Amino acid sequence: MPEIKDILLGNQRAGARMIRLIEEGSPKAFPLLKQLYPHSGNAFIIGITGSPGVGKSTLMDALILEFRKRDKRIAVIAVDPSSPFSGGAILGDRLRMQRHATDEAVFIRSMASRGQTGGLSRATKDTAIVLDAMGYDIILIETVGAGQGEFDIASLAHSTGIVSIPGTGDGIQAVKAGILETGDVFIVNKCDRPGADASVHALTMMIGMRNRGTQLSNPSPKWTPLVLKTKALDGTGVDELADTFLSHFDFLKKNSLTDQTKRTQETLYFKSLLNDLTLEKIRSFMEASPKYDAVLKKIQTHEMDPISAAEHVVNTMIILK
Ligand SMILES: Nc1nc2c(ncn2[C@@H]2O[C@H](COP(=O)(O)OP(=O)(O)OP(=O)(O)O)[C@@H](O)[C@H]2O)c(=O)[nH]1
Ligand SMILES: [Mg+2]
Repeated sequence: MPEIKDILLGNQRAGARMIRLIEEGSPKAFPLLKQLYPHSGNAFIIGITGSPGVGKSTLMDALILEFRKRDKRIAVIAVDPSSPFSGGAILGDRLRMQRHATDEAVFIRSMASRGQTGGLSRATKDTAIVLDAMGYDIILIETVGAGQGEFDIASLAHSTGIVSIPGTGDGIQAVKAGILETGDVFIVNKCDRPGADASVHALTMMIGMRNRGTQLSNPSPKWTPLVLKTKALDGTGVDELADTFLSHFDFLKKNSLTDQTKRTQETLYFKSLLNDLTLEKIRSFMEASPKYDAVLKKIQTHEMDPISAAEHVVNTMIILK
């Protein structure tokens, strides 16, 4: 069992053990998380999202270097890009960021942690709480695309960087996917390829239009998203990207927007916990009933189809008024 005091001291072994409990869904995680929670809320959480292969991991690797130059302690969560079975991708991320492995101020975790609806699962949020309590200044989270779940990256992060590459009509796709609203920094990576300036131009135009629309309806100070070009492979433009993220964080703090984010996040976290705990409680109540066993037998002997069986259990055991 990891010791709270070790986690709070930033001990990476203790942190890793705690995160493993979270990933396993262990009941031991909750009491520890409760103690860690009051020590969280200081880290700057950055989400890096974009289609598969646009260079998110390479970019994060370069960002780690830039943030280290600025003396920041960094934690990275790479959320398994495609499926829980793609061990290759996880290994790839580990290897790519290997050069930071011996740096005590850098902590990298890969997790298979996407929820059923494509959003992040609660485990990602729980892990962010642990890393925050461990004292990391910045938490970088890599995910593919934008999901529909409770913990969409934009609702977990303070700042969301959307990565695209030249010549893929990403601007239009961004509008379609509705991610234009959630981006704080737009990154056109692989700018060594042709068409980078055209992509920057298209994105800048679209952001301009988006902002004119929201400025009228919302008078509170508004961050104007920036579009930056990078070549993650050799770190070109990543210096400016790191500064942009940090100035966005300053902007949020100056305008008390971090408090607002925190309130929204706490509500979402609470609701997601409520969902999970309610489901758990009802299910264990149902499973303890002899009626459940009887129905289960009928499914196994093909006397009843699973759909009717599930409906029957729910309808006869939950009495809603
Ligand atoms: N030409 C060029 N290639 C790049 C650049 N950045 C990354 N790449 C290459 O793009 C490929 C994908 O990079 P990753 O960093 O794995 O991309 P990713 O978005 O993390 O991919 P997934 O995690 O699978 O979604 C690798 O072969 C990188 O070497 C760049 O700036 N220019
Ligand atoms: Mg990746």
